[in-house]
Amino acid sequence: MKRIVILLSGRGSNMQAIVERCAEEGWDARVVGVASNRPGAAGLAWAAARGIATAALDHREHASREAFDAELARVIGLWGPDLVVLAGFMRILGNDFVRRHEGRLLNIHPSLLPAFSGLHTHRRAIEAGCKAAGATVHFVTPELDHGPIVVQAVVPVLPGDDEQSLSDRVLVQEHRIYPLAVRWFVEGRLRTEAGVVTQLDGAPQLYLA
Ligand code: NHR
Ligand code: GAR
Repeated sequence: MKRIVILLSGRGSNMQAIVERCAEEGWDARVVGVASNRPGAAGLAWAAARGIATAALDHREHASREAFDAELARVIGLWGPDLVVLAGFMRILGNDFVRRHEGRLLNIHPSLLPAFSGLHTHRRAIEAGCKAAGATVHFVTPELDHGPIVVQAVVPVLPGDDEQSLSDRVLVQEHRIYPLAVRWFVEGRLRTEAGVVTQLDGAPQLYLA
């Protein structure tokens, strides 16, 4: 039974998608804990209501990024995770945290990486006149949004789109590809070689809306 820990900062819809697909599809895995840097995150309340252990660590109450990271690593370490999943987690993690969890740390980023790493991806894609947008699940490395790509989903950018309409369209795809990627990890179906991730069954690693 693989132990999954989820880190989030807000709503938690990606966490919900993972928890629900894990139960529906009977993965040999369990979400054992959910932690947030924002004590008021809606995702924490949802997890607690489902009987999942939660932890709230306000990053503003820590003296430095390193101190926050160390406390986060300590707290989630108590849950003994095999996999740590960033799902709308909004704090950049330092080298020590990433190295400690490397190879078992996933993120979903709301753009077609390597385009638009960082924040405000949908607004930037619209302003750049992109005709496609999407989401990327990747392994986390110390360099922000640059780790090996597990799976991507592409959606059209339509005339008249604003940040909200585009992010709604992308989110539907996030809920499709993130549970898939987590399931592949749990089942040992991913290999990374020279920074490139292969799905060992040959399952598509690109989804088109
Ligand atoms: N940490 C590392 N080392 N590498 C990655 O790839 C990471 C990461 C931590 C989070 C998620 C990421 C995203 O998918 C993620 C990937 C936060 C910021 C950010 O600028 C950027 C990217 C991501 C998450 N955060 C500000 C900070 O100062 C705070 C912003 C806020 O609180 O609203 O940490 O996009
Ligand atoms: C998702 O769109 C996720 O891709 C994005 O935030 C949203 C969280 O939604 N992540 C980032 O922007 C990371 N910087 P959720 O809380 O409902 O899963």
